[in-house]
Amino acid sequence: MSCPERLDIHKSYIVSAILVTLLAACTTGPKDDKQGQGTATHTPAADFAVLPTPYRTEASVSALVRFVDIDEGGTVYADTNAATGFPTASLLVESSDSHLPLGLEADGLLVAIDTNQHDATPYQVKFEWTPWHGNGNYVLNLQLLDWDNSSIPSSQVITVNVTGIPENAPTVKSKFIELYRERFGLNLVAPIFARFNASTYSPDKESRWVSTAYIGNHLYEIDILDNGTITTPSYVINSDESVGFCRPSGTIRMLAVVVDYGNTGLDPMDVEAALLAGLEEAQQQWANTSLQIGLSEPVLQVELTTFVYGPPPLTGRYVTPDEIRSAGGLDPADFDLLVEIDLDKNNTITGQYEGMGVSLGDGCRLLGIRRTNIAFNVRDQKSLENAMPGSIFHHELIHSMGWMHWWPNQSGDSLSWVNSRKGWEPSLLFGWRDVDGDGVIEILDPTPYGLIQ
Ligand SMILES: [Ca+2]
Ligand SMILES: [Ca+2]
Ligand SMILES: [Zn+2]
Repeated sequence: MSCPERLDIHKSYIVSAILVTLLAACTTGPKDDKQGQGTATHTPAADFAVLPTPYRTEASVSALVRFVDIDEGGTVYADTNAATGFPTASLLVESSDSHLPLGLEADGLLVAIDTNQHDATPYQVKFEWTPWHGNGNYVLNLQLLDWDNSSIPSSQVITVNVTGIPENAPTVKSKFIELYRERFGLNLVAPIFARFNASTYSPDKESRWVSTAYIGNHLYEIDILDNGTITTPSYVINSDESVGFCRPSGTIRMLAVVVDYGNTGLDPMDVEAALLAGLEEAQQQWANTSLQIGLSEPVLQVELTTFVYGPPPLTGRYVTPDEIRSAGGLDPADFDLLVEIDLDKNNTITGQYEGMGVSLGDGCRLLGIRRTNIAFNVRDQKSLENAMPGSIFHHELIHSMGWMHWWPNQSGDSLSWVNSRKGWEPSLLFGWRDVDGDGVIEILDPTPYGLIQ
């Protein structure tokens, strides 16, 4: 099965001397695009409730998937994973479709996935998964995941009782609470977390639990990899202190500069129309998401200014803010992000990063832009219309707000995974959810994630 609509000419990188982990994250392999990062997780407030959604209640047309070794009301005996210290359990499952991915959701979190191709049907696979909130009941939803229709073609839902986890074993949430305290000195009651399930679609190979926290002018991230490795990077946001990111809320003022190498036959004036179309689609998506979470105005907006610069000042590097100022009278201090779009069949500059699109970080500085933050190379009409808008307003823009390829899409459940075909919107890990239960989404919450000051 081919992965749907991969932007395969598009590759992105975040490059900076400081953010070496980002460099490593974004320079892996040829699959660096936003599609198909199998993944997931929902995030729970104090206690997570499974919300019924229509796709879960519809009866399957025909049962193509089933649990093999457990029935409704059955008992699951959990063990402890030696590497992570988390509880772990295994379940044998079966699918009668050899091509579509198979996922296991546990209380709203996609906790395991199988994207391998199988020769015969039905095939059986053993899912290892983490009963992430300890002993007790879990609604398990075994699902066939259909990339093409954004639907769940078949599923079996059962409720099981998990037992055997020692009293003192950490839950995923308690482990993150402990790590925020230990590593960052932060006292969070309700951290957001999610699961990344590595798959044949994902450029990153290590499955993990991931948590993010946007607090003040910092973004904190904690990853607990299945091999036991714990990483705790942190970055500045909306700050001049060092190379950092933009907060994923409010209005981002974007300056898009078009540089024409004169070898594509394209009209640089056409770039603006394509950008506006892409922006309109993205704004609509952010508006819809915002409505769904009860906001009266969009959580995120982009204010776009487009400037056709002309031929490159010097080949081999991006245009500088000073050159833009001299050429167009625009003041770089008025913008949060500088996007350069090169019309160049040879992909001279962005090609150094081995792709068509790149996110270089360092946006949203208080003193304004000091260098290119996002770039995209347009080769032909097709890349102008199809690849560029999605790259700039989705993949690279969300990188500029801190997104890593292993942050799950939307709420991180299996439907979010399926919906990732349309573009990644890491709304959960961006804090576009109220997880501490005070009615304010975390990115706008003065006491985010139940922060105790
Ligand atoms: Ca809140
Ligand atoms: Ca709060
Ligand atoms: Zn990327």
